[in-house]
Amino acid sequence: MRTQVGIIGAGPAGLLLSHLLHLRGISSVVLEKRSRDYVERRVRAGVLEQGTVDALVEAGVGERMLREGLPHHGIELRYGGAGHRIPFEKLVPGRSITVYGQQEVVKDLIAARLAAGGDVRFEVEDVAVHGLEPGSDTGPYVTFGGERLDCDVIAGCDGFHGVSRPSIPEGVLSVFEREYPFAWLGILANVTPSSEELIYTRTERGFALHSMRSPTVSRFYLQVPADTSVDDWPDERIWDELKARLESVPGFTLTTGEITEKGVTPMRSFVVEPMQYGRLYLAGDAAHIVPPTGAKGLNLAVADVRVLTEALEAYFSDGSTALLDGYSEACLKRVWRAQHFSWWMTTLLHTFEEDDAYGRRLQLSYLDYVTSSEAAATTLAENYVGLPYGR
Ligand code: FAS
Ligand code: PHB
Repeated sequence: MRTQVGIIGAGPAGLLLSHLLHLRGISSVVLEKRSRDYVERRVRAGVLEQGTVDALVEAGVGERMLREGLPHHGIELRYGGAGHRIPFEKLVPGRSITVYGQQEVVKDLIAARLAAGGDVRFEVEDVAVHGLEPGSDTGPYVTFGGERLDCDVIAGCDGFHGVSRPSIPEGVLSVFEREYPFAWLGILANVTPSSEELIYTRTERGFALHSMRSPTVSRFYLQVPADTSVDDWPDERIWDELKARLESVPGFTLTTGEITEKGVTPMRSFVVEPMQYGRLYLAGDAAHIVPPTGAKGLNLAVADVRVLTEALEAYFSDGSTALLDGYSEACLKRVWRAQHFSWWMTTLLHTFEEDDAYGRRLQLSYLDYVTSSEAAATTLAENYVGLPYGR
């Protein structure tokens, strides 16, 4: 088989890339190891930056998002017994976020790919990439389940645990990473959200986040020790801890109810440079991971794919490789901005070592500053809604 772009992974990065290429008359095949049902049910991101919303609408896959997504014009920072709203409409007029589940984005993209006759293969086994070395006599190709797909370019969109990044020879990539001594316990619950907007809460007991998916489905996260197992957290204990952390301001009561999904997410910051080798280009979590405190992961995957699409369009229209050669540099500016913002939100809102009294004072001082200074609040707001592309 032959295609122009072999894409590994049917997450938001791989599927959006395949669709953007299709809109430019460039062929691709998407190879996904999991089933369609699994990728459409996998609960992950929930916050879409302004740029992501615009990109999905531009790609013609935004209709349901605009209909069912929840536009939000602010978030609340809650600490020291009080809540403080960060008003996007005042600080970054015209830019906001949309709360819309990642699995809904994935469903919309798969539907659009299949409606356009796209080649998306699920449950493929033993995917491996070959012929990456510059000047290799075979050119790049992918093998899977005893089959071979020859392509001009391979896009590694297979996430942090995929095969693409590890297929790049030792020593080529520089790795930048940071681990955090805690994780997030995330739940989905069939309860009406207890607030209009997201609440990021810092308490002495640890961080908590009140998010949502719809007017009847809420999403919550609790900071827990890194080695936590969901078995340690029966539903009742989760609600008790969420109430202890979120009901930390007068007049706020948390609605509780049926929990439908639980998961523990490790917290790490990770970047590889460059994000390419020969004719293999990494996009999204395959190249970089951020702790979800800044809600940046999915949005960075979309930003990478926009850059890669433009570069591939030039390459397939006139053979120019300038944009492809500059792919990593173009992406990494935004990647590092999001890395800093996600690390900063994480260190600002989570509790670290018991005895780090000095660190706690710094957190509270900065929270007092960011909730009383328009300049500081604007910095948070413009990073949270997403800086305009190219900025
Ligand atoms: P993905 O991991 O989504 O997709 C990679 C795909 O490749 C998967 O379908 C996988 O099955 C497939 N694959 C892997 N190995 C393969 C192989 N060998 N062969 C074939 N296929 C293979 N980001 C935000 O922006 N906002 C948030 O609110 C947010 N919340 C999050 C909450 C949680 C709990 C988690 C875990 C992440 C969150 N993120 C958030 C980050 C998250 O959304 C990721 O950044 C996003 O899924 C990245 O998309 P992809 O790069 O497409 O990778
Ligand atoms: C989510 O809704 O899943 C979510 C929202 C904001 C974050 C992380 C996750 O920072």
